[in-house]
Amino acid sequence: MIAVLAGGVGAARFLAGLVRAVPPEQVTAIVNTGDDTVLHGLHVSPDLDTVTYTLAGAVNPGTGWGLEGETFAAMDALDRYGAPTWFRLGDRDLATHLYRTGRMGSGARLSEIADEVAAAWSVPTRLIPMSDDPVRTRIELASGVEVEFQEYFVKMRHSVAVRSVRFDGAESAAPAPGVLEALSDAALVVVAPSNPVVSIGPILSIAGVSEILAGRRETVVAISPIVAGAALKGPADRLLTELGEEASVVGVARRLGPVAGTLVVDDADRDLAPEVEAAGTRCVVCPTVMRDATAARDLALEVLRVGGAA
Ligand code: FO1
Repeated sequence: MIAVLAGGVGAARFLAGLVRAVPPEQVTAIVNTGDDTVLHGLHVSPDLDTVTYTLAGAVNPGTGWGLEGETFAAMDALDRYGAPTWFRLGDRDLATHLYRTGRMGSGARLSEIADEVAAAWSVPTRLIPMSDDPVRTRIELASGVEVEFQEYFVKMRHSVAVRSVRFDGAESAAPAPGVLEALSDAALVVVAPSNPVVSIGPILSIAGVSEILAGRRETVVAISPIVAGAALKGPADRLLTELGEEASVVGVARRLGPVAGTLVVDDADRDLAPEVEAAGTRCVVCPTVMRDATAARDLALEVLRVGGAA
């Protein structure tokens, strides 16, 4: 079994490639829930849904999140009431949040619901939220004001300076059933090309996760989401700089080095490989930009090879 620590769009694309390289039943994704939010009374789990929809072949290919061919009639209707509509929930996507919220109200755990949603979309890969307990990524802006993750990411379009990031609830959150077992038993653990601060950070903050990975660091392979000093998507580059790290594969290696013995970097960062190695992390150079499904599968095959799981 291959275990993958996963955030949103980048991780979903990598997972779609991985399940073309190995049987999808042999993959377990441990998914960030620090981005979860409550909107209009509904529990939204963006990263779980992004991974599920992508593996189901139903994701909006333009955005990488939400459903393809989505309509937004409910959002337009909510506008009439002056309700906040900056976070665009599509009409069919809303059904997922209604279902999840209803099941949570009946006492179901997030991980049970994730299984049900994946089964309903005929996704055979196991998708486990990092925890069934609430953990919320909170962003302290340079102004000192603290906002919830989606407010920073979507409402402010992550174009504001950040002072610090914390994962509210992480101290008391238990890993969801199966998380620690998957991380211990996997032939290889992959850290997907997700934001190391706000996508992978919350997963690593869950009790036991970092310890297990540190103990098997030589069979943990991370893929850099930073290519040539820039994030392919989102604010990973800015956040690394703002938090005092280099916005480069070297900065990623310093962040993830304690848990990942190998970092896969893009050809564009070949010159930085010696610096990554000097930081104590083996560096493998190959094309990492997943332009299409074939590129994602080729990246997955290379990761399996360098991780000794090919
Ligand atoms: N991202 C946006 O930039 N704008 C949106 O309106 C938005 C809505 C949305 C709805 C459902 C969903 O599952 C994801 C959505 N996202 C949106 C993406 C989401 O903010 C990010 O993918 C993650 O939280 C970061 O990984």
